[in-house]
Amino acid sequence: MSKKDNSENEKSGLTRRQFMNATALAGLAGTGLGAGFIPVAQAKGKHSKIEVAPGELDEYYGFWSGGQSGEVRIVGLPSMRELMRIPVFNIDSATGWGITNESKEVLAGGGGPYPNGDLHHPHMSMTDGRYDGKYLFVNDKANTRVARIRCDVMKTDKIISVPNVQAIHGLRVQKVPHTKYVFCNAEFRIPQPNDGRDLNDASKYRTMFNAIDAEKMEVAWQVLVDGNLDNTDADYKGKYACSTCYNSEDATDLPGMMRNERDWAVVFNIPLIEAAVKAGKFTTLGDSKVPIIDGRHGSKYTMYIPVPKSPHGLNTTSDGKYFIANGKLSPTVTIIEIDKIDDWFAGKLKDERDVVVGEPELGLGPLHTAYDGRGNAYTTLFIDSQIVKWNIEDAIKAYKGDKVNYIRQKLDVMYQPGHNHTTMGETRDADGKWLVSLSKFSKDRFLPVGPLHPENDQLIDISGETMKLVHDGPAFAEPHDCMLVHRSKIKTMKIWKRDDPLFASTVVRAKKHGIVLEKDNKVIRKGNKVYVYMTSTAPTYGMDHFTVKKGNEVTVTVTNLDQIEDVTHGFTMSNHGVVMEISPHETSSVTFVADKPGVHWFYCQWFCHALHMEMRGRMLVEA
Ligand code: CUK
Ligand code: CUA
Repeated sequence: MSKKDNSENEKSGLTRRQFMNATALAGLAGTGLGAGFIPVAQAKGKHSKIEVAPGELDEYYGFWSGGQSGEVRIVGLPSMRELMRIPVFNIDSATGWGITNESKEVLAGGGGPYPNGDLHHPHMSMTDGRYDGKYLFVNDKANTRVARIRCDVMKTDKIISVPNVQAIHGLRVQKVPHTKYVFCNAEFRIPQPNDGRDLNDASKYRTMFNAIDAEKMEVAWQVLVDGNLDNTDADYKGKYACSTCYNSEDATDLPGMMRNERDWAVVFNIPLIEAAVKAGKFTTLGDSKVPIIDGRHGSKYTMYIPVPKSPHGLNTTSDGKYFIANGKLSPTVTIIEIDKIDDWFAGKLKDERDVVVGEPELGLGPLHTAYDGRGNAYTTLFIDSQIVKWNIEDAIKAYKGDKVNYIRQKLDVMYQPGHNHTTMGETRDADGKWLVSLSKFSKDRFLPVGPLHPENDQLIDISGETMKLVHDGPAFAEPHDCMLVHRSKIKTMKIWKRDDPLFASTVVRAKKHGIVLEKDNKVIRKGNKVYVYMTSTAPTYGMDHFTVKKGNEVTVTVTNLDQIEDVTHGFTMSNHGVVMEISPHETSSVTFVADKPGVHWFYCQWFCHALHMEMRGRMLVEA
């Protein structure tokens, strides 16, 4: 047993896990699964080295969603050390994200400023089905946004809000030929237009599949669908994206949504949709100019494949052959052969189910599946709290009637795993070294910290014949998903380039004021507005005080002249809620109202020098 059991179960002599397994097996008796069940095994075979000694670097970057904290976290693998946080949909007290002018400009693109976000899915741009290290794309379910993170500086550079829909959830990138589009599902169904009419007429509620132009960060087109979209993934041909879709009943309440035995995996035919957009065969909604294609059941742009009800994760196998839809309420996953989708669109197949080549029973609550590049799949079982390793080709043989056992191993993990992810597993380069399982509960795994518990991210070695759990790591609210990239794919800058687009508008403003940011320390007054320009070189600012009048709107712009790696300065203005990061060769600015007469010290909040505490100055506010 891989975890501590709570005392009540210990007293009854039956752990929760034994109880769960007993009931699960009873429920599955006669399905053929019981016979093939391999009990939790001792790890066998050769395994990878987990220890990363002080001074050694990790082999992989992990990009973790911060869930409802709205940020992305960079975690080294296999050490599971948190390396950095990238604020995206949140406000960050360390870097001033959401407070500085430059970050507010990015956030304004998303229709903000919203103080919160709910980030589920970080995914890296690809070229020819391989990570290209350029961008990460992430969703905000809470405020219907999509953001892009530049991987050279690991900062968010664009945020957009997606019109006509509500709650962007599943998000993945086009893999081939390159990430031209970011595909994302809007989950909730709303009246269209959602302007106060049809409030209670559920028959008018709809949602859409969205394709975002990855370079321009604009919505390229939307596809109207039936049901509620959940997760999505793209193929390795550049032809299809596939989304899981629940609520084929089009209901607004839970019993209604549960009525049908089957929901869908919906396939979007990208060349056909692009052709329709080009030919002008679309509609628009309200003020939005985004082309909308009608892809509801029966349309020629989409294919609705019936799968057991309320499917959740959708994961393309790393060999590019299959889409796999995870059953959630069904103990199965559905294997869809992508070449057969070609046949269906060509009119060679009558029944949508003819593209299904396997539907293995895996256990209770399959949510997400990852791949090792050796023909095996790893599926999280939310209810069984296990990862099941199974063989894809054997599962296909079993569906044809062969007596083969496709289950390779079931491994106990922490309670209620959601996503799992293998190293490079969503690309052609799946290397089968590590698997991360993201559990929703940590229960008694860590020191108690009050009623709110951390989640538990577990590292599993999958390089050997059997899976082996090697690390537990607590995580704060709530990593739905992560992705694991070999470090060779990522090249970051050590200091900023002076012409970086992230502070380009500040450079333009300074120029208008006749300022040379790299040397000037000056105050420019324009009516009620005061612009303070200063440089910073450890341990001093280029200005030790400046004077304004009560009520002035003050914009402080700091340019960090230090070019030594890691000498980041800060600027914090006492009692004004003002903070910013200024890394080497960066320019940052912040605007606030000086509404309190008196002396206000500003200081560097980023430890930069032996005299860091002395790195400060005064704002004198005249009454
Ligand atoms: S979802 Cu959370 S466990 Cu938003 Cu990717 Cu599946
Ligand atoms: Cu500059 Cu601390």
